[in-house]
Amino acid sequence: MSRRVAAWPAASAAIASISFIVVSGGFWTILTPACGRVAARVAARREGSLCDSFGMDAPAAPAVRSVHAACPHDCPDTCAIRVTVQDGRIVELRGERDHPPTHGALCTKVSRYAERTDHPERVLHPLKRTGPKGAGRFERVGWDEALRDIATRLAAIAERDPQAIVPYSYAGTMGLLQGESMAARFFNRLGASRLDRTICSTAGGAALAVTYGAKVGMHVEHFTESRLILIWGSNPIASNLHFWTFAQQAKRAGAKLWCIDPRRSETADKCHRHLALRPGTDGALALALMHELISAGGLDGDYVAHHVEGFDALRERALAWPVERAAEVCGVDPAAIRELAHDYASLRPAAIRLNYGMQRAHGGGSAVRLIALLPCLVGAWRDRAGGLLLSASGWFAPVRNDAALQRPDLLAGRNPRTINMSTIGDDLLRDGSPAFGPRIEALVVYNSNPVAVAPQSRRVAAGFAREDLFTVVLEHFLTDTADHADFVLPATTQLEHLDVHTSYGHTYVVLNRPAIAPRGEAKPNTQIFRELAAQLGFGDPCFGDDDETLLQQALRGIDFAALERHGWVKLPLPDAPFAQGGFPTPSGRARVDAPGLGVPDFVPNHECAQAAPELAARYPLAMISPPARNFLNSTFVNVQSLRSIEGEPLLEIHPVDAGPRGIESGTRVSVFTDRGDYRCRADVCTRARPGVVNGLGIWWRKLGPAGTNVNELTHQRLTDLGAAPTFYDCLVEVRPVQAAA
Ligand SMILES: Nc1nc2c(c(=O)[nH]1)N[C@H]1C(S)=C(S)[C@@H](COP(=O)(O)OP(=O)(O)OC[C@H]3O[C@@H](n4cnc5c(=O)[nH]c(N)nc54)[C@H](O)[C@@H]3O)O[C@H]1N2
Ligand SMILES: Nc1nc2c(c(=O)[nH]1)N[C@H]1C(S)=C(S)[C@@H](COP(=O)(O)OP(=O)(O)OC[C@H]3O[C@@H](n4cnc5c(=O)[nH]c(N)nc54)[C@H](O)[C@@H]3O)O[C@H]1N2
Ligand code: SF4
Ligand SMILES: [Mo]
Repeated sequence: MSRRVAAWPAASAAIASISFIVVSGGFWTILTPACGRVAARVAARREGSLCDSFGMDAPAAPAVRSVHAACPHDCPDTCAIRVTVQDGRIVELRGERDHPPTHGALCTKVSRYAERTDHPERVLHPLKRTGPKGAGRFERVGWDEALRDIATRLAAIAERDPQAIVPYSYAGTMGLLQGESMAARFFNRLGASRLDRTICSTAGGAALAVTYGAKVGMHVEHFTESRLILIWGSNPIASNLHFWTFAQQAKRAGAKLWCIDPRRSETADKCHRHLALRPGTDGALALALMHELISAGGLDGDYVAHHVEGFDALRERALAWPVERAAEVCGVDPAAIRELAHDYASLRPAAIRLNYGMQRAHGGGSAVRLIALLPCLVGAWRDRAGGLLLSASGWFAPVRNDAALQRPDLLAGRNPRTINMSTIGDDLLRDGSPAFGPRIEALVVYNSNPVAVAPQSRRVAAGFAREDLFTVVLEHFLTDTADHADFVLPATTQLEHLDVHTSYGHTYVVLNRPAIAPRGEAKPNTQIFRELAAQLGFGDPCFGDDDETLLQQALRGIDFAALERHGWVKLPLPDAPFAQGGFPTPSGRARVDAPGLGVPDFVPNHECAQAAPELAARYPLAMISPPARNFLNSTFVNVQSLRSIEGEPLLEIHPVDAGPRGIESGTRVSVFTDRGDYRCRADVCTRARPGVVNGLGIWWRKLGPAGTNVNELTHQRLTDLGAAPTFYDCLVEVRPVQAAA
């Protein structure tokens, strides 16, 4: 024992995060992290010690450790996780019991994280392309060779114009370190093109910034006390599970739940009322609700007078939207809109859980602006269980120090162009021009799978297939994107690296300590960019910062000791942040308008009968493509146990649309537009409303029938605000195909 104690200081930093457990089943032990004198006591059957994992002198028996982790995925829940490790193997992942949003539960996907980490197809060594682009044929090379070749290629391009190099990344991990820290430093120093990260949330984000001044909203825990909850453009049973637990508690306590969604989702099944509006018509619905509130005396006049800026113009706009007009646009019963307006005017506390599903259409920004004004009109913000939650990410602005992590000063006065990630298909196929800048010559992709997730994937794949494009992909797997790479570099997973997380669905910072050693030759993104920086001779000392240093730089004003101890800390925020107004806008009031924008109105879809009648005649069905419950965007599609639950790519279609087309459940169908043809199997059901089909999940193209996924059909036109993609604004036609085809 004493020898191990002597070795403790060297290991203590690494171990500081480990909290210790009593493993049931009777063979382990209890420790406290603070104890400089390790109070390890082997309880029963076997002997083991923490010190095993740190190369210290210890008995040869297995060591069980418990590590604080965070779910890295692009999910509003950002669960705090407890990982149990034995002999470098993951024994268990479970939700942290004392973290209020997680409350001890993980979703099915992430409870199987070990299956993903130890997947036999994991990329464990650097790979160099040997076949044509897209074929996924590679040979193993050493890190030295890969980094040297990549640096040589990038340096040659940068010498002509560094803007010809484009970083492409999104939220494969939402960690502040493995997301954009060393990577951003690298591309800033290089002077590469900037990337506008619009693929998910910028329409809604820009709308919240206009209306409230920032991406801020209710505390998720307070939904338990709401008496009315509008679940709007969100399917939390699939995609925001921990919010759903709170909503169910409210329901059991008597709250009324409405679901506003074109699809009769799993969540809609469990709500009292479901309003199945046409995709992209939420703005019209919000205006009609305002019309009702105004004409039936449902406003909180005092709140409006003191805390809303520009109400008169909004009033005028809303009065042009009687319920019948909106009901026509939305394709719903006017009586349902009246009932919803009545509930919203009369039930307190009244909360809205808005989610990004409803802003993936042309008018997504305007729709979010209108909906975000609703709780201001009825004074719902007065209650802590009232108001709205679309994103909580803006609450973290005071504690995040992105400039320290990302070092925009390394641009040294240069002002590179910006590429919108949602138009990468077109942009890769564009020639250089004064307006566009240089033709894209190199892409460095990390934390994203654009060939599967970006709109109009036929164009995206054609761009990635360019022989003259130099592509580097940092990945865990040979995704559709990695198949097109010149070099694939093996990245660590969340269990193998250090990180720290903020959230967009709750208000806690969550720490992630590495639980196991990197598999194979995998390296953290941070380390890969550190080594590339060294190859390119970037001398700034910031390229020498290790991950522990980055962790300290990432946040300010945070109790790091508490973070290490618990694995999470809550932001100090008021309970009911806007009970007395105080929005983070210049005037402190919620804004109807902002310079250059105008009063929000309903904006019809790019692709709908109103805006494009000729197109609608040829392609009469609107298609939405919401996420699959057992995948996380395109992540997990290659995890067999989860793919087995999802089965195969499906298109939900209503019987009135299926019948005349000769389609039954199980029929193989072609879903097509002028842009492409997606093959899948039909599910004839009333989850789809008449006139709308639901293409479920972002499958890997290579695992889908005919090498296609649903983004074969989507287009690259953008939203009215935030320059975001319009995935759910898409007209299609469907026909049966022969099994052999
Ligand atoms: N299991 C799982 N969880 C996920 C994800 C996943 O892929 N799988 N993705 C994650 C990501 S990246 C995000 S951004 C978040 C949020 O992701 P969201 O895109 O908000 O996903 P959902 O919560 O499924 O909500 C989408 C819902 O909006 C509906 N919808 C589609 N069009 C419209 C419309 O025009 N109006 C209205 N009112 N509703 C519409 C869809 O039918 C669907 O039920 O979820 C995250 N969580
Ligand atoms: N049709 C349609 N398309 C959509 C959507 C839709 O609803 N319908 N949703 C859109 C939305 S909301 C989003 S957010 C985007 C999501 O698009 P992406 O952010 O590209 O998400 P994923 O498909 O999950 O791909 C993330 C990749 O990052 C990798 N990764 C994870 N962690 C790490 C790491 O630490 N290091 C490295 N190097 N790689 C890592 C994973 O292996 C995975 O392949 O898709 C969009 N596309
Ligand atoms: S994907 Fe979401 S629900 Fe599942 S563990 Fe991660 S944060 Fe929690
Ligand atoms: Mo997203």
